[in-house]
Amino acid sequence: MKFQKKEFLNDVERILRADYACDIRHANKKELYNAVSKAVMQEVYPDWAASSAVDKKRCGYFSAEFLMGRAIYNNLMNLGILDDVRGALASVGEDLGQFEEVEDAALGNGGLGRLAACYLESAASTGLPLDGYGIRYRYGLFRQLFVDGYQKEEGDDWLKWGDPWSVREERDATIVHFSDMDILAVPYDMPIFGYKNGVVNTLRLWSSEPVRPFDFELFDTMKGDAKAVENFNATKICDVLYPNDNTMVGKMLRLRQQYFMVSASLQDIVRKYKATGKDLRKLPEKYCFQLNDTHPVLAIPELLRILRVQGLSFEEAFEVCHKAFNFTNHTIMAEALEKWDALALSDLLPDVYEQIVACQDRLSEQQPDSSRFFIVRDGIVHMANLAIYVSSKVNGVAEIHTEILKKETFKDWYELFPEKFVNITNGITPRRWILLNNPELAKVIDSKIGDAWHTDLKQLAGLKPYVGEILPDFKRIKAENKRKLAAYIKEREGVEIPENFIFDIQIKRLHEYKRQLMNAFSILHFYYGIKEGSIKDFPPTAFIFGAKAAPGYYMAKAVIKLINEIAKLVNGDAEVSKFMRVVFVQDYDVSYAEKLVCAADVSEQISTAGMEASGTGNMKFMLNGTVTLGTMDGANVEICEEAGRENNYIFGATVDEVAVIKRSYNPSAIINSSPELKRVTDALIDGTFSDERGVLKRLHESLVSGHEPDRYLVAYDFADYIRVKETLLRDYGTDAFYTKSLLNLCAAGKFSADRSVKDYAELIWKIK
Ligand code: 26W
Repeated sequence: MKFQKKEFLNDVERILRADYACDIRHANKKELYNAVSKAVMQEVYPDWAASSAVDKKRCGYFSAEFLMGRAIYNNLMNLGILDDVRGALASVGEDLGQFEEVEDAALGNGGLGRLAACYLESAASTGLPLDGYGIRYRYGLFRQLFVDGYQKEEGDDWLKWGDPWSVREERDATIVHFSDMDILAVPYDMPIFGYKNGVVNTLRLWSSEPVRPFDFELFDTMKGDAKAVENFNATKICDVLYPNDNTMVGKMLRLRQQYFMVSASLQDIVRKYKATGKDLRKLPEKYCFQLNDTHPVLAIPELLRILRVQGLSFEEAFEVCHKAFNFTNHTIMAEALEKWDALALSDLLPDVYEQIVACQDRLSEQQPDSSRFFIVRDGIVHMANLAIYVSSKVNGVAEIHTEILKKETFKDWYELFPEKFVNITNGITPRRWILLNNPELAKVIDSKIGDAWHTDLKQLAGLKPYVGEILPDFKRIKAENKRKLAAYIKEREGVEIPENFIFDIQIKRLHEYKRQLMNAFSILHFYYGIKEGSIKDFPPTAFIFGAKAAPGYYMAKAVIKLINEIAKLVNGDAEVSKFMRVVFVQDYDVSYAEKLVCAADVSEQISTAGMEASGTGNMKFMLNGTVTLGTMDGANVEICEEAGRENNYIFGATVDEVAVIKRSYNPSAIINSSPELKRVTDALIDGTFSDERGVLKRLHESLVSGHEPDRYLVAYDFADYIRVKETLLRDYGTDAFYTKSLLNLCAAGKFSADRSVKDYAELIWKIK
């Protein structure tokens, strides 16, 4: 994008006058943020219109979550005007950095939502016509704070800063029909800028509104009852993002959200397609749809319904859906596979349910063995099965994950449709995850291999011969990033972290399978060792956590409390705190992640093997030059393939071993025969920590009693984890260690989301 400072400042000034009746000198942060953003937005329209108008097949990425993070810096960077805008603002005494206070758009929970955001950016940057479709939640993922060490949630009012990067497209508003009410869906379009290439794709987020303003007449005649209030309550559908990650809660409002978004999107797309006068049977020549997990799978029966209303036979409509839809699975956790009560679904969406039943009938005819192949069974609708049956392609998100899908989770389906199953290993966008968050390191790389790697990440391999040469720069930049992070943590969390400490970081959603608990036990183990002298010369380390727990996830919240208690114990101990610090940062989000991944010395990726579908945080650390301390799980396996296992720190049971161990697992026996493990687990119940609500006691119980004690093999992997972790920490600081870190960066090429979206485009979408 061309940039002219004078014009730009004039535009900002004009917008400030029109919208806020003030000028630059009197504008507050929010006003300036909106004016600056809008001054840019008004310039992008021609490119945006041109990109939408290209006559190519497009793919719609249907997702209940898009975890976009903060838009302004990324947009300015991709438009190639980040430094220009910084300079222009500086010339009038304003600092571009002040917009760090602007709220993230946190319309997603974690991995799946952030992946969607990375894919949109990468598709635009590689010139692929991919558009996102989702929900414009009024409140995104809750804001987290700690009170007495316990997580508290608050509403995330992300729109309080305004939404200058979206355009409300009222002309495309459409009505979504439920059995009990009609709702108006109004789209807000967000431009997705390709990296310095003039491409602008679209993220279309639907907002729910009452079809009519509040109907007082109806309200009167019905004595304040039902319909009028319900119609008014339409806005509620998009009120809030469900904060569960990996656990299904069968709430009707969530079902409404899912149908709302896919119905609005498909009506919109079909209407536009029909306007071209083409035959609906040929829709898949112009559009295909990627279903981001099961959340948008109602799109399948909804498109069937729409096509049948348009006069297609069921078989014709089925054929269209088969060609148009593809399905990505992001987790094998049984509790995450979406299922809906058939009665409830048919009550709310009778015409849609009818199409689901028609799919089931078609399946029964082809595959009478209903113990293996079913969509509706015992009054339950299995969304993943519906998706697999109809879709052209089904993919997992890392090699190991796709193998598990084929061999276990969807074994029967794989036998029936082997050609449907493909792997597409996840990726991350290198623009946000190194150029933006670690510009100094990027510059050093540029100075050695040029800048083509910005859009062709495999070229990082060309940095290998220079690793020795850039080691001093790498150390300096890492140290500087650590210093900045420490200052930020001091300000936000009030915890002091000496800059010379090793930064050992685990950031991701809180879940038992991710085993933050095992990390916590290791810290406690080191604490006792240092205190008693059995561990000597412990390399000073800061153990840093960031994670949100689903508000209803008891055990996850108990782990947060435990880690906060450990932090209090350790940081408050004059002796031990010379060697270690512990901090659980509050309200971990995309913007926090940007600061954390470039300052890490250790990337903790320690899930029980077989449980983490891929992980993408692991890739972000790697790209910023960090070794992985991890299990052979998800994309860690491929990280080792690319960067060398010897350059990472791998421990623990493998997937195959996990299966065997689980047959006769007795965690108590392991705990009782290991004094180290016994000690740290006992700390949960022996009064070491304050536990006024008994949550730590329950944590302890989850390890030693109940139906499936220590389900995630914390006790089993503990000894190996400690051993490898201590080795890592003692390796730290040598040139050999920094070389390992940098070799990981050099090998990160595979994990560019550019590669992922190209794989999707070639293997699945067939778009160019
Ligand atoms: C129905 C509740 C629910 C909500 C979210 C179920 C499942 C989910 C997601 C599928 C959970 C998720 O984000 N999975 C993560 O997806 C990432 C992107 O593919 C992977 O890298 C992570 O390993 C996986 O946990």
